[in-house]
Amino acid sequence: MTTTRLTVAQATVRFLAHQFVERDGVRTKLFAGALGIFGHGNVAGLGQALLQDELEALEAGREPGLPYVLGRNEQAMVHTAVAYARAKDRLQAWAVTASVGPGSTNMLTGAALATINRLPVLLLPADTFATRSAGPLLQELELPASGDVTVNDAFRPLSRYFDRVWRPEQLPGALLGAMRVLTDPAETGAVTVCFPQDVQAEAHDWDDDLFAERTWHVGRPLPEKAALARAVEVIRSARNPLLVAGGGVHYSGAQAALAALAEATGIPVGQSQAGKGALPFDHPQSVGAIGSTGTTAANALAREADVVIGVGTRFQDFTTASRTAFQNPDVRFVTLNVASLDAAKHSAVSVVADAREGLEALASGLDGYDVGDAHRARTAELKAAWDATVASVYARDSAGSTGDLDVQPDQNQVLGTVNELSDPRDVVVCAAGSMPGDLHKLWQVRDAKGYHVEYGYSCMGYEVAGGIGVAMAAEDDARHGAAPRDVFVMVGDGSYLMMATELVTAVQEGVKIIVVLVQNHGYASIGSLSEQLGSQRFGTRYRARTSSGRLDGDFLPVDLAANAASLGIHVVRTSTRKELEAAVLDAKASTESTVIHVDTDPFVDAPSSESWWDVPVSEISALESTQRARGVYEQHKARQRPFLRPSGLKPSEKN
Ligand SMILES: Cc1ncc(C[n+]2csc(CCOP(=O)(O)OP(=O)(O)O)c2C)c(N)n1
Ligand SMILES: [Mg+2]
Repeated sequence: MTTTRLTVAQATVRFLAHQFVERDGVRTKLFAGALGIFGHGNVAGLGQALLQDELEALEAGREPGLPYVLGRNEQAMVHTAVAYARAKDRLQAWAVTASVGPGSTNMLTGAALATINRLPVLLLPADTFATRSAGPLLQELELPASGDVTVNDAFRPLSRYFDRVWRPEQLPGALLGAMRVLTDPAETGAVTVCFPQDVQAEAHDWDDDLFAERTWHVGRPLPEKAALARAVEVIRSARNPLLVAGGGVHYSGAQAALAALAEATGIPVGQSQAGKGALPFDHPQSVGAIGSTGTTAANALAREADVVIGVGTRFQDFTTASRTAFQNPDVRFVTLNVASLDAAKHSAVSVVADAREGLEALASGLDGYDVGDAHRARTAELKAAWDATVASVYARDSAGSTGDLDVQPDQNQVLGTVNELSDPRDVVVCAAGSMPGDLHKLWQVRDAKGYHVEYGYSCMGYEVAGGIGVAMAAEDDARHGAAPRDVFVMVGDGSYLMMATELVTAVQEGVKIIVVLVQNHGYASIGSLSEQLGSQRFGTRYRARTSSGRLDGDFLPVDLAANAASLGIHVVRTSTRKELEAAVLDAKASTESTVIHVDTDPFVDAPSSESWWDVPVSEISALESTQRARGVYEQHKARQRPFLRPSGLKPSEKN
């Protein structure tokens, strides 16, 4: 056995640089690089190792093994990493390194987001000394009842794999454990390996096999025959089935298999936020978004469906309209998912398998099955009605603009302008506020990768940082011969104020993003929700406090355009629809990033989904507005379904 003497941090960097993934015969380096912010805990250990990697690469005239990117906020760096992984169908990822204490715990929100969205990221939080020689350290948590708990233990419930390298000898096991989970489609999410800062700097003789190239095969688990047969039997009995496509369709690259199944059978396809784009918007079987922020087409079909086929979806409450979307009393579920957690939901006949393999197997099992002319016609009619609704709020026709262009746009028109002036391959990025729901309903996706809304965690602040991750992934694809894509980041003023910091990182890296910053002076989304729930938009407007003691004064004199410009980015202020159109076209033509500032009216909503979202209203209240809202809430609540009946049973067999 030959060995090499390196520090734990140097060994970690060298190991990570030699990990590859392979799927369908295509092999890629797993780690695009390391994002980081240094402080005590990682500046010396991992910082030194990354510097050495960069300098050795420069000298040898090659790329660093683990290229380093300096971010501005640890949470944001995790968002960038996760967005990149999503844009790469989970076949590439980033490591993120943070200093001990607050630098590390800043990553907790990102960890939750990654795990909930089933997206891989390797978190390397620094930890306090293994030797405890200088304890308590600056930024160390001291618990009177426990000597070995550190702030990083907070990552445990948020991570799909958690480890801490107290001793150098533990490193190989920790790294291999991390890799297994990162590359497993059913297990992946945030993976956390904590590095005590003294251990990072400690030298050890490593078996050279640790640094050999390793290729992790990303599997496509096949459906079990009997499970497939059960699923086929239930679907064959369906008269008006509906398929719900989730993010798993994208990650598996199953779009063509989905289109083939939908075309052969006529089964209409609704899409969750992560699943949007699984079919292009104009595909005859695509009925667009489903659930609380769905289209009236998908939601009408959902209400009537006798069999619901979930593919690669978590069936989150927005997708099921808090379990009110499916109203047929005899509805049965068939779910196809690589993760048994998701496959088992709603008492489904479940098929645990890769989405592409599962869809292909279902298609051959369903040979000859067709939903019939009536269901095909109903799908087409509902779809055409929704398309007309979108056209009316986008307020443009195929010949160009309609309506007055010299007025301030409403939010629907902002989305319409960007949708119609962007190229089919461009990507729209969003996460929180009123825009994700509006985008889900309205946005006409023309490319499988054209829609990137983070709605597992719907985290304010994801937008700019996530947009950078998507843009870096698109740039990497372009370096490998793909056509370029522009990335449109749609961000509200509230989300912008929470985390606009990474605009600096975009400038630093020369990564091009187009940020459409929608200023409506507060939380339009939560304001409208608050009003529906009888809470009168309380505390959702960015207004000055007045002598009444309330936040009911003038708009605050914030200038977010000036704020963005101060970060070194090109900014365009727009106040009319015409100016917005010109700004979008200019930003597309430019090679640099642009922030387009646009004012809108928070009271103009998107068209209704004819759906619901369960947010409980006070059962008793001194306010008349709340009492009224409670009455409406109870009516909706009565329609909520537990989906407890085993799906394998036919209605006639129900007990
Ligand atoms: C980190 C975080 N905090 C709070 C929320 C709850 N929340 C969802 S949307 C929203 C307001 C967003 O405001 P803005 O970005 O201006 O978008 P708008 O609602 O005006 O469209 C809030 C507070 C959240 N999703 N994420
Ligand atoms: Mg706002």
